[in-house]
Amino acid sequence: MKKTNLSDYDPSRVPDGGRYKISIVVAEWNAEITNALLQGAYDTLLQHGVAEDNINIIHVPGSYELTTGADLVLRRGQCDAVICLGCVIQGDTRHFDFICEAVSQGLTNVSLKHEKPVIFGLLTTNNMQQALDRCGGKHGNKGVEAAVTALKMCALCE
Ligand code: RBF
Repeated sequence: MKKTNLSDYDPSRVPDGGRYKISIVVAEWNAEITNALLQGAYDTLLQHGVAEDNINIIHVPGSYELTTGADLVLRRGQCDAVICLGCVIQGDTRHFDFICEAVSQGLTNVSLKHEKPVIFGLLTTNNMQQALDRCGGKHGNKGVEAAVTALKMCALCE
């Protein structure tokens, strides 16, 4: 399989973020990884014109709580899109499967319920190295990609 850095994108194809309010919900589990994802997403939003005051960051304990966090910010009606960032690393038990399934289904439901884009920025990796490779390593930073996706979806929803 050819492995590429998917975070290389054409900035001219990203909508200007000047009009948008974006919330970022970030999980505290695997904080080394999720803080790097957060930095990537935050910097990318700023680069594309989102005002600092229009970026709202909330922390939740683990990835499982991303769904509740996204629902909370959308219920408060404060934003045009929510970026959810977390990292689940495969362990010896089945928690990985339960968490990944719950988050992917949960975020889809929240997005449809509120009719707003909810971006799935959850790393689901076999080990720590794969996670490091995707939060600013050889496979880019999935936080950057999540921010680009949020801006594209905001423009689509206008
Ligand atoms: N949360 C994560 O964000 N990433 C993980 O890799 C992760 N692994 C977990 C493994 C176990 C055995 C348990 C019990 C929880 C784990 N969590 C993880 C926390 C989970 O997302 C959630 O915060 C807690 O289950 C409380 O609802």
